[in-house]
Amino acid sequence: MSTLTKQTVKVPDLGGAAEVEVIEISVAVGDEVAVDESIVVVESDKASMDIPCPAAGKITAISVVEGAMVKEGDALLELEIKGELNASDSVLKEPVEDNPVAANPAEQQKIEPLVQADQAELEPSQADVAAPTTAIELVTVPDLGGADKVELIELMVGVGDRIEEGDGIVLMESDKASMELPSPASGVITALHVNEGDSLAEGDKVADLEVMVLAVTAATDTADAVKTATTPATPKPAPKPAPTSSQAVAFSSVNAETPQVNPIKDELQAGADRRRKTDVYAGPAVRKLARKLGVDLSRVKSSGPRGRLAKDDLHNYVKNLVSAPDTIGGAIPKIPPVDFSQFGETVTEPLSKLHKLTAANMHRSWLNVPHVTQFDEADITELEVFRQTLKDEMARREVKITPVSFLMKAVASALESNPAFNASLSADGESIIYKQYVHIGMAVDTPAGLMVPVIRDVNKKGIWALSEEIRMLADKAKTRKLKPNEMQGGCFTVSSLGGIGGTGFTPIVNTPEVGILGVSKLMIKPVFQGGEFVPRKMLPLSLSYDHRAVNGGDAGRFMTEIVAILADVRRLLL
Ligand code: CAO
Repeated sequence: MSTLTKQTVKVPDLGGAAEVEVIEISVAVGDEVAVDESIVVVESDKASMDIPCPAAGKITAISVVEGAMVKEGDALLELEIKGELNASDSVLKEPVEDNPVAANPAEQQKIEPLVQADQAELEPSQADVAAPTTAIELVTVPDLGGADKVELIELMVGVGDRIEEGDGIVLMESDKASMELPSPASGVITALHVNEGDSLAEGDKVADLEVMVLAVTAATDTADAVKTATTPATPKPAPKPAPTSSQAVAFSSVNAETPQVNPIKDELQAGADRRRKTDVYAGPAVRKLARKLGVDLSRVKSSGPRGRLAKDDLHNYVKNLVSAPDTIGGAIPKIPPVDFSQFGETVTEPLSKLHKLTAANMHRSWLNVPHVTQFDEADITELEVFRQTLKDEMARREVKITPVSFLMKAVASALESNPAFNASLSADGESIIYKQYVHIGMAVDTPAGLMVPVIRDVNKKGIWALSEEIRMLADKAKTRKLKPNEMQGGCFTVSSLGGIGGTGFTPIVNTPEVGILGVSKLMIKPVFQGGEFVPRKMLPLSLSYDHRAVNGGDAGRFMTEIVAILADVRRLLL
């Protein structure tokens, strides 16, 4: 009578890695899994590994989440196994590394039991498993089903690759069909005897495969019962095709007119209704590349036999995405060219270098930065009164003070007390860099295009010095005399269209800065004060910011501070 055994599947020996990250959980609760089927994929800083299921059964619980760090012995999931365990099921399956650093037989000796079954459920003889050893198995070209010669068109593995039984080793093609040579056992490729383009005949050497050999020592002391690790002591419930080197390889007709008996395809077909990541037919190298590129393999179409995904399929998928046509959800649709001359007379002029550079910067920022724009109005009535009192002095000093000078000071002060705005995200998005200096860029409208000279240490300068510098840099920009270093190092940008007009606009963040203040033309507006409407000079402000670096609360505080300073510039003294 068959019994149900609950077992905890644990993280096996990680071959030296103290901790690894769970990057993929390939199964779900309720899934029926076959022995050796990948259940979890983990990644250390050196390699990624598939953890195979040690026994066939049903997943009843999952103890980890993607992204979790785990170490040897940590519980991964609960497995309900029908019937009784056999010796091989009680052995920890070594994780299958996509890119093992070295196939170290000594390491293989460290294999520990992965499945911790309730001891009461185990027969005493089933717990006795001796240390494994390894043997080299030569993989040769099998019976070619009538073809004399075939061409090797793809080497699917490299020396050092750890592969599973049934994984493709090479892809061969005759003039009628393509065929894959599946690995007869799980193991490590220690040598390859062929190259792509080789012409191969039956019996030719293909690869050396190092397989694990287990000496199973039952309680009855039948020490001579030596089995390979891939050969279970009792038949497994869902065996994978395990052709030996003398068996015919599975052929897939190029024109696919004749349906072929193909165990791998059948297995995939059977699982097609269970939409899981394991439905994808791909080797460890392709899976690793997919993870690197962030590609969901279930979306990639195979061009190879039996739906097996090759690296080229992945590259083509990414290439198509990047150069996608004008489809929703694809890459950015291109604006189709238009012959405007059909509608009237036109003049075509080449874009200046500056214009092209500005366009590229704007586009990059627009695409990369999640922009939010916040609006407010500053009451600058008193500021304007104060500015008027300076008219004579301005004439005497020959320095013009406009609202822009006060804006610069207000922004510098707000940057000092709101560091979130005086920062940049690192290019890799892993950190944020807070600047301990306050350099502010000033957008200048010039005949050649937009230029942004940078005023250094605005927080340390007085209004007169600042006004002089604003004028000097604006003149230099307009006469194209700015030096490169005068346009570098900005922490934040002020873009004032106040002298031109408009009630408001949404400026684009000048990356890698995280904020930009747009200033529009002041308007006299009725403001309710002391029980009546009074005319006040209101300055429209629009603050755009990079919502990856700055949150709404930061922006609200930053803007409120600027508005408060502009309403009463004595605050700059505080
Ligand atoms: N509301 C009303 N009037 C304003 C004002 C405002 N917000 N800001 C400035 N003014 C007034 C000034 O006081 C000045 O008036 P007076 O001549 O009577 O004193 C007049 O507008 C013109 O000022 P200005 O433009 O010469 O000087 P500025 O200090 O205001 O600005 C600069 C300097 C360099 C910012 C400006 O010349 C400029 O180039 N602005 C355009 C910026 C731009 O293109 N931004 C868009 C970038 S994205 O494409």
